[in-house]
This record gives sequence, structure tokens and C-alpha cells, in this order.
Amino acid sequence: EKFEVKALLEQLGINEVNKGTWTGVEYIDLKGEWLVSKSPVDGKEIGKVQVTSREAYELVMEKAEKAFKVWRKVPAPQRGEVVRQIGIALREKKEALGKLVSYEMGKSYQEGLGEVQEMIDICDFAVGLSRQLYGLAMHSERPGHRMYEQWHPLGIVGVISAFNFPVAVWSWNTMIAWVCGDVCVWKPSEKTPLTSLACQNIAAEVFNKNGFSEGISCLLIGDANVGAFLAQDPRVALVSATGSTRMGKSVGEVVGGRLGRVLLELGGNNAIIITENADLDVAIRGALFGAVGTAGQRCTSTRRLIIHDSVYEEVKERLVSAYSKLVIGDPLNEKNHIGPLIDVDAVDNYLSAIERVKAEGGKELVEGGVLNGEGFESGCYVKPCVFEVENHFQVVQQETFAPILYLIKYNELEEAVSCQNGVPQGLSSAMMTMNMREAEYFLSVEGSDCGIANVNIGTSGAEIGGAFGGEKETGGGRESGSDAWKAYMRRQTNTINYSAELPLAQGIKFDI
Ligand code: UN1
Repeated sequence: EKFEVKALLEQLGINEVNKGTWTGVEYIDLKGEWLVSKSPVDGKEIGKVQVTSREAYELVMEKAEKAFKVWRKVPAPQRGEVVRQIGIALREKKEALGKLVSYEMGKSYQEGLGEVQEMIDICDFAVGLSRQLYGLAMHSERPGHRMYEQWHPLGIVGVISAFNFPVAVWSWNTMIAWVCGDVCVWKPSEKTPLTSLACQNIAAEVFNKNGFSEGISCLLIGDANVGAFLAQDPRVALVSATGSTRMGKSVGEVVGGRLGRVLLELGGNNAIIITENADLDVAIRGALFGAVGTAGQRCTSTRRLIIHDSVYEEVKERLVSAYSKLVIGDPLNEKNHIGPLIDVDAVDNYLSAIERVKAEGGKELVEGGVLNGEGFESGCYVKPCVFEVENHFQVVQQETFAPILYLIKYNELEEAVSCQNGVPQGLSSAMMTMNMREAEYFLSVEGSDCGIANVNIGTSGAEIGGAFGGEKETGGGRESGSDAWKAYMRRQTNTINYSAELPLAQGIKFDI
């Protein structure tokens, strides 16, 4: 059937011309510039959204502050009930939202659906969590005393998200923050404003239906200037930001300057070590999806393969042959494996990285390049490519958000691990091996220095149940599952004296 953009937008409650500043189901109607959303799939304009002005931002913050005073008092399991309903609404809109993600961002429809599934999963997780925001009870050293800790909501949480996961990353933050009793103000990527409007509609409608005021789910539209409103604002207790290391350093500095809290989810430079004991069928499949899935635009994308000398030639041949079977084209057509990059700037970065690999002495194994002609009119479709390199090349040390894969040879296991760790970033990592000693070494304190370390799986595609994030220039934040919720709450330690005495801690005597 033919893909109808207008009907799709309608299903998600969006128009071709949209207000950009929302406090829930209501918008702030002030003048602002316009942001145009263009699809990398066909280069066509999808719609326009108004940019949030400083004045509009102030009005949003007033509502958010007011809403927090109410929302924080709603019992956590009741907050979970609202999130449960958002999960149901997302299930109903899964196909439509997945399609818009695919069309506005350029990832395959399958991956668009997968992204919405991550949102549904995190809703379920958050609902369970809403009855498990546990603190500990301690034994006091003093007689007649009781000690315990409790977790209170933080306040206003600012969420800055990237184009590559335009909807899932918002949900990792907001669903958890909402059950924790926070209110959220979201600044999505200026490259994917329409998917954010769709999410805003879905969540706001549920809050509204449940009788909650405006201000719990807010949306701002704009670029880094609008993100800076959140970073600078002492009313924003936590800024959770996903994107480039450059963006993260600037947000981290500004928020740190006012001693606010940050949760940073920045670049990766993820490697798979393929040992002599790897199951090569699994290794090739894992490496391939890791490197070319989402056109190499995941922070968890596989950028480097560190391959044992003894299997190097075989891996190389099988990889080159697998690359030759990749089909590039319209991501909404399920026959295609790879869609476009997000925009022509991304294509420029890809081309300049290829130039730099060559200049530094990299050997081209699978040729890159931009596709043109029928179906590629947007100018955003590029060929996934493979180079033989050395880890110290400057370009290899950086994250290029494109399908460029680097192959590196090793002999000793220690050498492979130090190569894998030998980059400024520390997000995801993997080892392909059937050997228990190798695998355990890789996962040990001497092994991977990343926030994510997998065995016999690629570097991307983490499940929501784990804490997601990484070390070093990746920023140190953890989102999503496990106890990542603690970042969205403040811990209070309480000591209660139920005796008629007043013994001091540490046995200190103070008598009069
Ligand atoms: C990102 O690229 O910012 O682990 C997030 C993965 C996805 C999330 C990636 N679940 O690849």
C-alpha cells in the first residue's frame, strides 16, 4: 500500500504546521521562529514546528513548578497507573509511531517498531518500579533510635535527546522520572521534532484523562540554544542529556557550574573482539548488524573489530561478502537493510572521515560513497564501508556517526583488550568467544572498561532492564533499568529518637 504522510500525521494528532511549546494538552501561543522537519528518506518537507522562545520557556517552567507540587504527593503506585495507561496508548499507536520514526529519522521500519517496543517495555518496567522505590532501614548505634532512608522526588527533570533514538530515550527518562514523582521538560533533537510531538500527544492525553494538571509532561522545540535554557536554569534539578561528547561537555559544564545534577549519555567507540575461539557465524552476524544497523547511527554501533591473527583473513572475507549483499534504500520498504543518514551534514562528516582514514594510511576493503539516482534524491544514502586501520589513527579515536567499520589485527588477548579500551569513549564492548577463560577475563576488572560488556552478542541493542550508559567521555550516566531510577530522586536519611534520653552519636559526652 502507498505510504500517506498526511494520514500518518493525522493518526498521531500532528498537523503540517504545529505549535512547538507544550505544557500537556495545551500549548503556549507566543511568536517563535519555525523549524522545518525534512525527511532524509525522500528529502521532502514533512511539517513545520514553532520554536520555543525564552518567554514561552518561562511560562512552561511556571506550570512545571506548580505541577510538581501536586504530582509529588500522588502515591507512587498511582503514578505508575498513569504510566501503565501510557504504555497501553503506545501499544495502540505502535505501527503509526514506528512509521513516523522511520520516515523522519531514516531508520528501518523494523527498527522504528523496535524503538516503540523499547518505550512499551520501559513503561511496564516503570509500573513495577512504582511499588519498589525502596530505601534501606539501618540499625542505629544509639538505644531507642531508629534510622532509615527514603527517596523523594527531585523536581523538574530536563531531558535533552538526540535524533537517532528520537522517542525511546525520552521514554527511558520520563517514564522512570514520572513514577519517581518528577515532572519532565523535554527538548528533543531539532532534527526530529514531529516524532516528539507525537509522543507528547500520547502522554499528555493520558495525564489529562486522569485529571492531572498541565506541567507534568512538557515539550520545548529548538536547537542547542533551547537546551541551554534547561542547563542554565537552577529550577531544573536534573538535566539528562543524550548526544555528542561535545554537547555533553558543554551541558555538563553549565549544569556543574550551578551544582545541578546531570545524567550524561554521550558518544561511544564500540569494539567487538573476535578471538581465535569465536563462533564465526555468530561473530559475523553480530558485527554486521552492529556496524550497519541504523546506518551506523547508534551510540552503541560497532565501530571497530579487533580480530585475532589466526581468523583475521576468514573474518575479512566473510565480512566483505556479507557487505556485498546489503541492500540500501527506502527504510519503509522492508526489503532494504539500510536507510539514509539523518541529513546532508551527516553525509559530509562521513565523507570527511573516509578522507581522513585514507590520509592516515587506512586500507579500503569495502568502498564507501554517496548514492544518487532514483530513490536517492535526498542525498542522504551512503554505502557502508570497511577499512583496515591502526587503533591510534586520529579518526579511529573519534566517533563518526556513520556506517564506517574499522578492522584491527591482534595476537595476544591482553593486547586486544588494551586496544578495545584504548579510546576516549567507554560505552559498549563485546567479545566473541566460546572459551570461558577469555570471556571471563574480558568481563573481569582487567577486561573491558565500558559500561556495557557483552559476550557473543554485538555491541548494540541493549535491553531496557539493564542500566544503560558508559564511562570516560561517554559521560558516566546510567539510564533505564536496574537501579538507574535513583538518579531521578533525592535520598533522605532519617534518624528518630523514641526514648526519653538524648545520647549523642560517637559516644560524645555533653552534660550541663
Ligand atoms: C542510542 O544510540 O543512543 O542499545 C541508544 C541500543 C539501543 C539504544 C541505543 N537499545 O542499541
